[in-house]
Amino acid sequence: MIDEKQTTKLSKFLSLVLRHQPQTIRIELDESGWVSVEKLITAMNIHGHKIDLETLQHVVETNNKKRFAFSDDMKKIRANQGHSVKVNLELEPVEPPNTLYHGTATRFIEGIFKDGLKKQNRHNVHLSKDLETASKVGVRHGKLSILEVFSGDMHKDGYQFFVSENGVWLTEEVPVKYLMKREEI
Ligand code: HQG
Repeated sequence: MIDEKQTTKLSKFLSLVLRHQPQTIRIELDESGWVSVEKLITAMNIHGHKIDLETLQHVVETNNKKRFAFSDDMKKIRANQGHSVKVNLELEPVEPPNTLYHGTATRFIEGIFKDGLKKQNRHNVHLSKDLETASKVGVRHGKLSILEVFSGDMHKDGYQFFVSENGVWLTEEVPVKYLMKREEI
């Protein structure tokens, strides 16, 4: 079985091809983001990323954020969220908790309080249900700031929310009036 370092490397490569650049290994995602497991394995091996079915299952199962999912029949695989390529994840709108959190870099705060939270390159704005997760997302970008999102109010005002299979909350945008910066992290 492969070690943790190799698992992380393969997981990062899977994020690249299943979320952003499938063309890197000449695969195509279907409109819901799925690709055949067999095609993925073949394409990865052709392009020098050695992997077999057992290893792929290991990467999916051990992924700390459950970033990937197999279809029920195990024939297809996709990323659960985080895409920049156009996909329809076919999620049903759901009622969010009253408050959700967004971790970001302090240097983005000014822009966010000018334009609201925007989805940037991704498909949706990504929100977290707890502070710990939001912190991890935020520090990736620099000095951490955490925003509270009044998701309950947004929902009452007609904004739609979705939750990905791995528990990430998604919405189209968050206007400034539903945002508050937390003074304590
Ligand atoms: C910021 C990871 C200035 C926004 C995470 C964020 C997540 C603005 C950055 C998922 C802005 C975009 C997504 C505005 C938004 N002005 N900055 N008006 N509006 N921003 O990486 O939410 O680990 O696309 O605050 O865990 O950080 O890869 O989004 O800092 O779930 O599985 O623009 O990706 O998942 O950054 O992360 P990103 P994110 P994985």
